[in-house]
Amino acid sequence: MTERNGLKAEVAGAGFAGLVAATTLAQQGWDVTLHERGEELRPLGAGIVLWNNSLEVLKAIGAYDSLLPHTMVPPFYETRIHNETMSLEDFDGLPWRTMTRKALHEALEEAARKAGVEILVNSEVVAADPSGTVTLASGEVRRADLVVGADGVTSNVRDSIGFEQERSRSKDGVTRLIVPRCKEELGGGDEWDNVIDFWNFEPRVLRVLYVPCNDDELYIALMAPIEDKEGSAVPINYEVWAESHPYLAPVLREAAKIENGRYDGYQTNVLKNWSNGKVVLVGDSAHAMCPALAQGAGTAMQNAYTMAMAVSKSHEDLPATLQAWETEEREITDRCQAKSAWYAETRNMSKGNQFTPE
Ligand code: FAD
Ligand code: 5PR
Repeated sequence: MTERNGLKAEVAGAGFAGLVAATTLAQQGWDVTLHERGEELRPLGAGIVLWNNSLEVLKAIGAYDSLLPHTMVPPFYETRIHNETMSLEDFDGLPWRTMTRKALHEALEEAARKAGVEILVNSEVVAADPSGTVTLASGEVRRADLVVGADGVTSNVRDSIGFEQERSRSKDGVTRLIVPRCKEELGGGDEWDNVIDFWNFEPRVLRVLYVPCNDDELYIALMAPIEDKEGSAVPINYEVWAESHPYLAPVLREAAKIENGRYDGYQTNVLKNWSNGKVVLVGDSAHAMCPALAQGAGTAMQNAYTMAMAVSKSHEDLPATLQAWETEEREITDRCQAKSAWYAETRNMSKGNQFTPE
């Protein structure tokens, strides 16, 4: 049993950032309440790629072993333009894994419950104050030693305090879906175990990111410009997509059956500061980014973990500790955000992944 430290934390939002922050704080002795405005804990989106940073966080909080059987390491990350291979990478042994968001969310929820986090659903945080209070939609006001705003890109915690920020939106968006692997129907070869990023530019920009998550489930992200009404329609327009990517017909046929999908644009928010007094923002509330480097959740989990460890080591002057933590983490997160925005703007991911050395 962890020794309790007598400190209370209120965490807004049970996404990847909130679950990691809440679990780490509870494991370090805090009394933690996690508020989720939804009626149950569940992830948005479909599949996900994680790299070394978030995999290390999962190990540190004890969520890795239960997740591992539900994940996969594809042999290669392949990039094609008009179905011609541009690059085939194994990242020189750098750890990475693919999985469904559901599997990741379940492993994190299990870790949070094991750590003793109190999880409240149907509990929306409408505002926070730097002195250390949160106000719930019910009108209840709660006081804490630390308030964590992990309430995503539309954060009430952030907006009620008025953190200064710059925001920009992307010109493309994606429909993200989980479909059956269809490996035999696709031709059965080993190439279908790879991540394959299929880019087509002519006669129109339509891209399919193909990500096997395990033996049965495949994550596909169908990217089309926001202005392309047919390409961004949901359910997907089978004729349009199959004409562009005929070799993916079995997968696209499955995708077209899914009626409750969503086409999402992406945005980049750069905040001047991530904390104010006893309130700290982690994850998309602080640094939403384009998905090109697949590091939105990665940096969210990394920063949630390092923040929770920092405030647990030293709780004398919490606002100063939060500022020192931000100085440590800021550079790499800013770099990820800027590079992801550049890839989204230039569509240069089509030339293959050029970021391994970084
Ligand atoms: P969220 O996941 O948005 O979670 C916020 C939670 O808070 C939700 O549960 C929400 O219901 C709840 N909430 C919101 N408001 C309130 C409130 N007021 N009170 C209480 N609860 C509230 N990242 C990767 O690392 N790898 C990838 O492969 C990857 N692929 C991506 C693909 C696409 C197309 C996109 C758009 C993003 C991708 N990302 C990826 C980024 C990743 O999805 C996000 O960065 C990550 O989910 C952010 O986590 P979060 O916990 O900060 O926010
Ligand atoms: N990587 C992943 C992803 O879901 C997207 C991108 C890169 C895992 C979104 O389709 O480049 O947009 C990307």
